[in-house]
Amino acid sequence: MNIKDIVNRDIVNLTNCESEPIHIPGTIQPHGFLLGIKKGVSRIDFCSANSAEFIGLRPEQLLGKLIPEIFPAEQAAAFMQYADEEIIDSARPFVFSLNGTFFNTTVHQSGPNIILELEPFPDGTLNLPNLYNQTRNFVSIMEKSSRLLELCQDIADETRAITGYDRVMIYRFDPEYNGEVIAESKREDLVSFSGQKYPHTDIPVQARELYIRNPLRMIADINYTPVPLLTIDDSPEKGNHSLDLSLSILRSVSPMHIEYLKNMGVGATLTISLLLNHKLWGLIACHHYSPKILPHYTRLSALLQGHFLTSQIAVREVAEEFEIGEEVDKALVSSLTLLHENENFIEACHQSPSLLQLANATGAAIYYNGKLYKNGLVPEDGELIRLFEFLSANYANKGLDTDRLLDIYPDAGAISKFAAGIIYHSMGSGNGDGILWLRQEKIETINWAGNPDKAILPNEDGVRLSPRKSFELWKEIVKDKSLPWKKSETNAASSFSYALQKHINFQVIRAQEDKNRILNEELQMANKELANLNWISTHDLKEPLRKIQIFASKVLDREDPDLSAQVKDSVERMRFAAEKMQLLIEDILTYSKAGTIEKVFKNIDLNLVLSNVLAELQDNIEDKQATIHAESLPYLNIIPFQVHQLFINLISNAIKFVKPETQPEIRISVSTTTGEHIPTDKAVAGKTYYRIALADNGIGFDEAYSERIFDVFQRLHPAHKYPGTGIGLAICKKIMENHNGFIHADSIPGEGSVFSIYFPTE
Ligand code: BLA
Repeated sequence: MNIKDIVNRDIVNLTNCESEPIHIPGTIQPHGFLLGIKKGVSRIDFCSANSAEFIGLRPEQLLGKLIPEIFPAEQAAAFMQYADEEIIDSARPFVFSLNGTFFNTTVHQSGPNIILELEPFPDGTLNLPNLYNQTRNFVSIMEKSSRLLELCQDIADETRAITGYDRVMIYRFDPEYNGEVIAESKREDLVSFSGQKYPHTDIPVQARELYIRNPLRMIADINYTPVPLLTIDDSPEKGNHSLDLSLSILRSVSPMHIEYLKNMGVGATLTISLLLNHKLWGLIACHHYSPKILPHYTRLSALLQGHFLTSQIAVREVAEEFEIGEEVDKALVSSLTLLHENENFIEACHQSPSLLQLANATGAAIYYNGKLYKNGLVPEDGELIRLFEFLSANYANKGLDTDRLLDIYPDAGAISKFAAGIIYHSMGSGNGDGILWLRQEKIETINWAGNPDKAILPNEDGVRLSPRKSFELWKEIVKDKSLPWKKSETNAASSFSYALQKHINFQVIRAQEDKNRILNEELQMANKELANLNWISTHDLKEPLRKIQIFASKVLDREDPDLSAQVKDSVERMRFAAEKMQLLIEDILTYSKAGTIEKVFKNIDLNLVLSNVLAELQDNIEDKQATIHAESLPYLNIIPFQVHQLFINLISNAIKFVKPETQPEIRISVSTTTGEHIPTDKAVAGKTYYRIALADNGIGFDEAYSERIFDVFQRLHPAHKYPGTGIGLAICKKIMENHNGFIHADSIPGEGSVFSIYFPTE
C-alpha cells in the first residue's frame, strides 16, 4: 500500500495572497482527527496522520477499510444511518465512544466524501451548556438595548461570558471591507482595540467568501503543528488527491494569518460571521492569549448569539434611519407649508431653520434671477455663485449629492469649511439658478491599527511577504469630507426642490397673466379714448376746420387788389392744410368706428357691394382711365358698410399708386383655400376660407414692408407724390379682423401688388 499526504505546499506571497486556496490546505489542526469516507461504500479514503494519538490506530491501519471493520458494529450502524441522511443535522452531532473516550463528531459532505471530524470532549464527557439560561439572557438583551451599538456591546459581553475568551470584539466592515472594532468586551488588563480600524487586506477576499459559507472558525492554538491528511496513492480513483475543507472545523489555517496573529500576540481565536443580505456585515472576533479549545456545544451557543445579532442588525439600522427620517419629514412639511403660504417664499422664508433641518444641512442657498438667498453657514457670495454656475453647467438636469465635493469640483478645497458635502438641484430657468444644501467639513481621524500602507511587509530574505509587524496606532486624518447624506435627507431635498420649482413656474405664469391683464386694460383705455375722438372730431375739430375753409375761400374768391400775391398764396396753403386735416379726421373716425361700432352682419351678394364701390369711384376711374376685371364674387355674411369701405380703400389705392404714364389695371379673382395655406398663424388649419385677390400693376413695395403697411400712419411713399393719411390699410386690417378674416399683401416693386383678403366660408 502506497500512502501519500495531500498537503498543499504552494508558497504564499504578495502576488498570490488573494488567491491562496485556503479551503484545500491538505492539513488540519491537531486538537482532533479527521476521516474522509467515500459516501455509499463507507470506505475510509482519507485519514489525518494523528489518528493513533486518539484511537491507537495508525493511518495505514485505517485507510482502505470499511467503517464496520474499525468501529463496534452498533456504533458503525448508527453512524451509517446518520451519515446517509439527506441533510446532516450539525446541531445534533454524532457521539462516538471508542475505548472509553467520547468523541464529538462533526459530519458533513464534501464532494463524494463524508468528512468525519472527531474531537474528544475537553473534560472527557459531553457537558451541555445551560441553554435555557443562555436563551433567556439573549432575549432580555434584545429587549433592553434599542440602539445597534448598545446591542453589539451586550452581545460582546454575553459572548465572553459564555465562551471565556480574553477578548471579544464586534468588528464591522465598511463598503471597502476595511473593518472597525465597534464594541469590545475584554480582560481588564488588556489594552483596548475599541474604535481601531483595520485595512481590508487583513482579511483577503477568498477568506471573506469562505466565511459567508462557513460562519464559525476556531484556531485552538496558534503555535500548533499542522497535521497532514493522508490517502492511498494506488486507490482506484487516481488523482483524487485534494479534499475541500471549506466547511470543516479542524481545517488548518493560512500561514499568513497565523503569522499575523503571532505578530499580534494572540494564542487562540474564534470567529463568527455576521451576515446581512447575504453579505459580510461584520464578525464576532474572539482572542485568547493562550491556547483554547471551545467545546462543540459552547461553539453552537456562540454561533446562536451571532444569529441573534444578525437578525437584529437590519431591524436596528432601519429603526435608526427611520427616526432620522421622521425628523426630516417634519422639517420638510414645515418648509412646504411656508412655501405654499407665502407668495414670495424665497424673499420671505429662505432663512427658515426648517429648510436646513429637512436635510440636516449646516447651510443652504438659493440662486434665483441673479440674486443669492442664504441660510446658515455658507461660503462668501463670489465663491457661492461660482459653485452655482459650475453645477448648472455640469449637473443641470440631474441633481447631485456628494459628501466630498472636491471629487467633482477642483475649487472645493477653499470652501470645505462650509461646503465639503452638497445636495444640488437646478431650477429650470438656465441662468445658473438652483438650490443647494451644504454640509461642513467633518475632519475624521481614523485610528488604524498599524499603518495600512504597510499591511504587507517584505520579510528578512525579501522573498516572502508577511503581514505587518506593528499594530501601533497610526492616525489618518481625512479632510474635505462631510458626513454622508442619508437617503431620507436627499429625498426630502428632492421633494422640496421640486415643489420650489413648481412654485416658481406658477409665479412666472401669474406674473405673465398680470402683465397681460394690464396690457388689456391699457388697450381698453386706448379704445375708449379713440371713441372719444369721434365726439371731439365732430364737434370740436370739424366745425372750426370748415369755418377756416369757408373764410379762406371767401378771401380767395374776392378780387381784392389790396391783397398781395404772397398773402393769397398763404391763404391758399392754409385752406389746403385745413382740407387735409379734415380728411385725416374722417379717416381716424372711420378707423375708430371700425373697432367700436356695433357689428351687424348681413348675408349679401359681394358683386352688389363691388358695383356700388365702382359707382362711387366712377370719377376717379375715368380720370385715371383705369380698367377693372372682376370674377363673380360669392354671397357672404358681412358687415356691409365695412366691406364697402374695404373695397373703396383697396381699389382707390390701386388707382392712386400707379407708375407714371401707366393706366391702372386691377384684376379681382376668387378662390377657396384652407387655414394652413394662409400666411398667418392665426388662421385655423383645415378651416376653409374664400380668398379674394386684388392684383394691380402699380408701383408695388418692398416685400420687407408686407406686414408694416397695415399699421396706422405707416407710409412707404412720399406724401407729396402719393397723398393720403396713412390710415387706409389699417382700417382694412381692422375690418378683416371684424370678419374673423385676414388681409395679406405680396408685391414686386415696380411690377405691382396683390392684396389678398380671406373670409371664412361659414
Ligand atoms: C483571516 N484575518 C483573518 C481572519 C481575521 C483576520 C479575523 C479570520 C480568521 C480567524 O478566524 O482568525 C483579521 N483578526 C483580524 C483582524 C483583527 C483580528 C483585522 O483579530 C482585528 C482585531 N492577513 C494579512 C495579510 C494577509 C492575510 C497581509 O494581514 C495576506 C497577504 C491573510 N487573513 C489572511 C488569510 C486569512 C485571514 C489568508 C484566512 C485564514 C484562514 O481561514 O485560513
